[in-house]
Amino acid sequence: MKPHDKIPYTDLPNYSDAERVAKAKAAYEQLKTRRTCRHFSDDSVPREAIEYALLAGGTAPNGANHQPWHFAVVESAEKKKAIREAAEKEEKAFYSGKASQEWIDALEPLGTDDDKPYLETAPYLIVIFGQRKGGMYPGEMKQNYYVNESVGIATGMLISALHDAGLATLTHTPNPMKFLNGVCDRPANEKPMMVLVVGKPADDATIPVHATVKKPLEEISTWL
Ligand code: IYR
Repeated sequence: MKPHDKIPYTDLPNYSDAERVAKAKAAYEQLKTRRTCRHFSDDSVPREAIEYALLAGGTAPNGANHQPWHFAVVESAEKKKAIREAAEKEEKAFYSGKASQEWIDALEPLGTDDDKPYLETAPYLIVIFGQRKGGMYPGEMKQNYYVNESVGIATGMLISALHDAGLATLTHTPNPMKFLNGVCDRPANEKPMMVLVVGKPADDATIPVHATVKKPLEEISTWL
């Protein structure tokens, strides 16, 4: 079999209309229980659960199937500490002058600040890189396409898979985040895009009510 050959696509179940509605509704009911969590327990999580979630993320649609992502999974206490220290330094600058007042006001109901203990507490930090160059096969240095879109979709699918496994996540975006290349030992042509904090929520974890307000269907969709 060569890459240009075609194989039948028969993987999708042939649900009835009622089953499709029920399935989509169940997916919504499941996904709407996902919350961005800012209080993590230091409980361990099986590495295999992370591995399968990464494989799920890696199935995302992407530009030319070059799969322009790399997931650096940080579990070492020293590396987590290094990430926390660098991120907090930048967040301090962000919260004490770099960010516009409008941005600070928008974050106020979330209660975020420059203190990021979860970067050390949570068992895993998945640092997500977009590869500007790469291609499909090891050693290639081809142009990659739609890197932001591809990595965004893969990250969404990764978050969904982790959520399905009953794991809490936090999408953390230190600004700027170039320091992550150094800590994670990744080449300069890779662009760090996000730190995904993964673990179990702390027993006393809370979420801001602000984050529970979701736009209704009429607002997020038009049907033409
Ligand atoms: N990166 C900062 C600020 C921040 C920005 C947005 I937009 C958020 O939705 C949440 C936080 C921080 O992590 O605190």
